[in-house]
Order: sequence, then structure tokens, then C-alpha cells
Amino acid sequence: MAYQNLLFGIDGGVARLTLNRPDKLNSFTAAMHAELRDALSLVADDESVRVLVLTGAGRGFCAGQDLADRAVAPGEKPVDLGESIDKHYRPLVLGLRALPIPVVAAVNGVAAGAGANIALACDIVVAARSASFIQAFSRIGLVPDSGGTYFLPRLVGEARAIGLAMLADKLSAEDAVAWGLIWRCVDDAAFAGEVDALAARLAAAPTRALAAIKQAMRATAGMTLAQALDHERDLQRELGASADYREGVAAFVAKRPPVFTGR
Ligand code: T3D
Repeated sequence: MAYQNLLFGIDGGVARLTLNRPDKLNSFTAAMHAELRDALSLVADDESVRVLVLTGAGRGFCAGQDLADRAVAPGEKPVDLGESIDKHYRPLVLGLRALPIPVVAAVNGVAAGAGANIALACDIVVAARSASFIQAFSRIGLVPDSGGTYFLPRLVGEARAIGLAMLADKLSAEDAVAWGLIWRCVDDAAFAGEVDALAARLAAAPTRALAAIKQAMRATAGMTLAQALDHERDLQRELGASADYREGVAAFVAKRPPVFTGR
């Protein structure tokens, strides 16, 4: 599939997916969603890919749904937003979460509405210092979607989640780090290099362990301690039979750096 709204490439175990409608701050259209589904299925099917980086072209990361596609003339029937969410946003969030590799959101600029929450659906969120996060939904009479009502209270607590959602104020990247919303922020001049270094580091890591970390950290939310201990045991048993575990131990004993293959 030729992409009109994305840039997509795979190099050195790193898949890089760039939302590419910079004039409209990379807001989502149905066409962009279709391309995203295609690109995510390519990533999921390619065993050479060991990390996915999601970013935006130009000065924004993503401004959420393209609102020009939602304007209705008087007397015209509005779009069924539930249908749009089921068709586009739900599969995107669940698809990112289900990938058995780390997904990095490289938030290069403003992330608003569903754009902010798609970033939060990723495993590691790194932002340029000038970037910001806006739960823009209430400005247009909506509730946070794309997982916003799930991610926000878990990441920053209920008080801040409700304030962010009701007031829809801009949260700076620095405050997002201080609040525990994202992993870290980086000076704008260093951003591209830091993202590349992070991606390369993750691509050289023991991929199966990272996939298990991603799965386990979220699975325990609904578990008792005893259940979490059982779950950890099962994962450890599986990983203990992996080539990367063998390599990690051998490298430690030999006092050399490990070479992980992701198997
Ligand atoms: O509908 C469904 O399917 C349900 C799902 C909904 C999910 C959602 O995401 S709802 C929330 C939608 N997003 C928003 O409400 C955010 C709208 N955008 C903004 O509030 C502002 O653009 C920003 C705060 C993000 C950035 O402001 P600023 O001043 O830096 O940039 P700007 O001048 O507003 O935007 C630059 C251009 O991008 C401008 O186009 P123009 O006038 O130069 O041709 C602007 O219209 C366009 N743009 C920005 N956001 C959107 C957009 N165009 C369409 N849709 C957008 N969301």
C-alpha cells in the first residue's frame, strides 16, 4: 500500500512511523487510519523489527481527529463518533499495546486530543522540551477517548486526570515528566539524536523480555499479589528458556557485553 499520510521505514531493527500531514498538525483522517492499520500489520508480521518509533512530521506530533471532517451543515446528520472510535481509534490503541516489541512515542510537538492519548498508549513516551499535551476534548464537548479515561488516572492520579480533562489546558513536556505522565523530555536540539539512540538501544535489547515487561506491567493491574507472583513465575519460566537469557548469563560470566538476538 502506498502511503499518502505516513512516512514508514524499517532499518536496523527499528520501524519508524511518521504521521505526515504537517500542515494540519498530523490530525487523523480515515485515510491516515487505514494506512496506520496497514503499517502496524507490517510491523507485527516482520520478525526483524525490534522496536517501533511513532512520531510526527513538522512542528506537531498529532492534533487528534481532523475536525474539518466532522463539520456538519445545518440539517445534515452528524458522524456517529462511536462508529469512528470502533473502526479507527480502538484498533489503533489496542494494536500498539499488543505489539510484542517496545513502542516509543517520540513527541516532537503538540499532542492534542486523540493525538495525546495515542502517545500515552505507547510504552515509552519521550518528548521534545517544547512539546505539549492537551486533552482538547472538552473544548469541543467531548470526553477523552483513545484510552484517555484509562491512562490519565493511572498515570497522574484522579485529581490531575480530571483537571486535565475538564480544563483542557496545555501541559508542558516538563510538567508531563514531573507529573509522571511521560518518561522524559529532551532539549529540542538533542531530540532527534536522543530518539535514535533510544531506538537503537531498545532494538539491541532482549526483545522477548521487553515484550513480557510490557505485558506484565499492565496485566498486574487487575491481579492480587499472589496472582502477580504466579504470572511472573510463568513469564520467567518461558524467558529462562530463551536464547537471550542464555546469552545474557554467558556474557555476564565472561565479563563481555551481551549480543541479544531477540530470540
Ligand atoms: O471524531 C471522532 O472520530 C471521535 C474521536 C475524536 C478524537 C479527538 O481527537 S477529538 C479532539 C480533536 N482535536 C482537537 O480538538 C484539537 C484541535 N486543534 C487545536 O486545538 C490546536 O490546533 C492546537 C492546540 C493543537 C495547536 O494550536 P496552534 O495554534 O499551535 O496551531 P493551529 O494554528 O491551531 O493549527 C495549525 C493548522 O492545523 C491549522 O490549519 P490552517 O488554518 O493553517 O489551515 C489548523 O486548523 C490545523 N489543525 C490543527 N488541529 C486540527 C487541525 N485541522 C483539523 N483538525 C484538527 N484537529
